[in-house]
Amino acid sequence: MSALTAHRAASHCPYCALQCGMTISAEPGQAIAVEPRAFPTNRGGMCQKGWTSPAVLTAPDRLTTPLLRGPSGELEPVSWDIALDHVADTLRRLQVDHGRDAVAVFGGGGLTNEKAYALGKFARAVLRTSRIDYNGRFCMSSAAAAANASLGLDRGLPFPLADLGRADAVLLLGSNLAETMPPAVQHLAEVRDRGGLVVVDPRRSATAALTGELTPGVDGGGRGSQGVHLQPVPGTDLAVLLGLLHVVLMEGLADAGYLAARTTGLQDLRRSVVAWWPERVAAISGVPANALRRTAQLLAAAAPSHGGRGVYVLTGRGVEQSVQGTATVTAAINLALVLGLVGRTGSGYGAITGQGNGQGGREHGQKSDQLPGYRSITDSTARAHVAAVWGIEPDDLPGPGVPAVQLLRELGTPHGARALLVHGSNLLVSAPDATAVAERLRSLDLLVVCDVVPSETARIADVVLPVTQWAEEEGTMTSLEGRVIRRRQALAPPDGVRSELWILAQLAERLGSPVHFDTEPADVFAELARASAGGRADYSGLSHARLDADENAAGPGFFWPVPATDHPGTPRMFLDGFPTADGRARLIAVEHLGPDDQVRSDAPIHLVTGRVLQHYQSGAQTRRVDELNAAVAEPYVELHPVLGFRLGVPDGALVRITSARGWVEAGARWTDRIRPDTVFMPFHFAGVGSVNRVTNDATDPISGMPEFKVCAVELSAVGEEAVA
Ligand SMILES: Nc1nc2c(c(=O)[nH]1)N[C@H]1C(S)=C(S)[C@@H](COP(=O)(O)OP(=O)(O)OC[C@H]3O[C@@H](n4cnc5c(=O)[nH]c(N)nc54)[C@H](O)[C@@H]3O)O[C@H]1N2
Ligand SMILES: Nc1nc2c(c(=O)[nH]1)N[C@H]1C(S)=C(S)[C@@H](COP(=O)(O)OP(=O)(O)OC[C@H]3O[C@@H](n4cnc5c(=O)[nH]c(N)nc54)[C@H](O)[C@@H]3O)O[C@H]1N2
Ligand code: SF4
Ligand SMILES: [Mo]
Repeated sequence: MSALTAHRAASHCPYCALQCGMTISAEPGQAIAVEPRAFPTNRGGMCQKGWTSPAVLTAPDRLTTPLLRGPSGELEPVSWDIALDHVADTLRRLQVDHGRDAVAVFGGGGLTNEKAYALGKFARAVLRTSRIDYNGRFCMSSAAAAANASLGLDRGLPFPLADLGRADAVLLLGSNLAETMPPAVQHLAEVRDRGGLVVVDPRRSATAALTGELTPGVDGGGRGSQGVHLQPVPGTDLAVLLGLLHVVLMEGLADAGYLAARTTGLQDLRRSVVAWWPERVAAISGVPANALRRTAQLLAAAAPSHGGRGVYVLTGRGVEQSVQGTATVTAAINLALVLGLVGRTGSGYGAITGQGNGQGGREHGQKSDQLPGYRSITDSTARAHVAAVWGIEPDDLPGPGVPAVQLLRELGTPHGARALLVHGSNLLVSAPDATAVAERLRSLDLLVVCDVVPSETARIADVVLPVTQWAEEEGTMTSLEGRVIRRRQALAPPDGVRSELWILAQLAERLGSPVHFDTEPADVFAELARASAGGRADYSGLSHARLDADENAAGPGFFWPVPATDHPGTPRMFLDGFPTADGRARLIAVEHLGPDDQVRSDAPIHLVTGRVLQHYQSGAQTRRVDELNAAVAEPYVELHPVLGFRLGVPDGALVRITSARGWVEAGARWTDRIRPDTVFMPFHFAGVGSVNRVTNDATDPISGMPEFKVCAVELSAVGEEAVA
């Protein structure tokens, strides 16, 4: 049990991007406890994962000593010196023999800003490898690519979450907030009261159910007292959006004044949606034409140009994790622009960031093409600035690397890295086509995993390094609103565990690097702030001390950019213009093509994947919490009774799902909350029920994001012939 250093600390939940404010109590001799505190995103609420989060701190199999795979083939405890010497020696040898890109780094959106920054600096300035990417590629990359292209900047939500309460309508595309960020549902209360919640999801998810009454089945949704649920064929959201754009533009519902003053590209956009009349969209998506017209009218009536209070268009992973994710988000932004919503108080477009520090993770240099401050690694001014902060020459910085899926696919091949350092991801469970990923990881000369628990990926590593987590270290996180907040230490880490800042500094030293690495989070933040100065995500006005002292008007924390120590931060963006060359937003025409893996005679059913309330991501943390396991112990397959009858798969039966990549088995759960042509599985589990054994690793051509959400499968009761 950990020695205690503090009794109470105001901090934030270790899991998702809502970053619920919580107070941690660590009284001597008592179990560590957490309780929610008032904070603008959670308003005193917390979900079951937050309440039970202390259990991971004292997990019975918590890693507390470095492990090295010995001659017996087993992972064996070794000293820190032996582990770090082995890692440094092997990395050096591989780089000498095969070049700098022989070593790759895989980061995570759960790391603090300080750790994410240090990891990017270690890759670029010490290893000088171009091969760094992170799990945010799986999570945020399509929305980021679309926002950057259309609006000139990506900050997840470019407005405080609480602003949703001002609007008459909210369009939620592929987000199940009620399970993925339960306290956030409070912010939808007013919109529901006004009948303006529109949810687009092939399932009648807990969030879709918030819209009120709905005719079950595939009729594409119905009008409830609190909103509309559109239930499209998976992977057809882009067609739905083109249909909504068609109605808004052809029926004269657009905000002409706003379009003229603040956007470019209207003529091309108009031409591109002319042919997407609602009846054609209905044939593709299954969403009835009248539901599309009604939805477009509802949204337009709520827009400021029609005298409404405002509309927010929000996207989640349901529409982003697709080969046309960037195009789909682009269409969602187009819709927000033609309705005159973006850069106006009370309206807007935003993407709902997922991981605890999904925002900071992509702002401080873990992404293959980015340097700290959300700078481009190909921009010579940016390179010069960051190189000066790191004390190296700009030419010493590598160029852009490759996105996560490509990086993983090439591991151990002649084009790819031969060693991989993993910080904050459990790839064996969470990467697409995970069986192939496991094969690539096993082919490496060296796999090093830093983790707090023996995750599935750690168990196949050559070296495992135990690290501090969450309540055991100081740091900062950047929430889904772009709000930089403090994570505070409440207790001492277990003996034997080290911080990643220390590990990276030790490795840099052993590799003979002259580049300096601070190990105190406040010092690392100070350097990060300097490195970000003048970048898009400018944190240069912030420090741990300023964050600690803060209780400013917009609530605790500061919304970036914060370019000076007396700058109040930027809660709402784009109010005075867009950070594009001409200050206008760009309407960009896009076309609907559909998923990569289309249903066909030997794979006639759509498989969609996602989350349940009680488990987090790969489950490495939440599968170690008794209360959460008791609630959802194992994977399952949601299917409609009509499909169950047709295929001879009774409720509760074991079913096998087969795709072009492989198969997975789990128990059937009948529900009328899903389309009869579609099945759903959560991805939080390992073993034969691990759904990423069947998902598709095809990627979006612009963002590199894999198509986790939709693939084509066959379904059968185990031990029986499938009746197709
Ligand atoms: N409980 C819990 N909460 C979490 C997490 C977790 O693992 N567990 N993870 C966090 C992270 S990192 C993230 S990224 C967020 C994700 O948060 P969300 O985006 O809300 O989560 P998902 O469940 O992945 O997907 C949302 C919905 O997309 C739907 N969907 C699937 N295919 C399609 C499609 O083709 N079109 C449309 N319109 N919808 C589709 C699914 O049915 C699902 O209800 O959650 C965060 N919060
Ligand atoms: N089929 C399907 N697959 C998906 C998705 C989906 O919707 N469907 N969603 C995708 C998305 S959006 C995401 S974000 C990914 C997430 O999936 P992963 O990248 O696997 O994320 P986690 O499960 O959060 O893994 C985090 C790991 O880091 C460890 N950890 C926690 N804190 C620290 C720390 O401070 N340092 C270090 N070094 N380790 C730490 C945890 O114990 C855990 O093992 O999954 C993706 N995979
Ligand atoms: S998991 Fe997310 S919603 Fe749940 S308590 Fe933590 S931060 Fe809040
Ligand atoms: Mo995510």
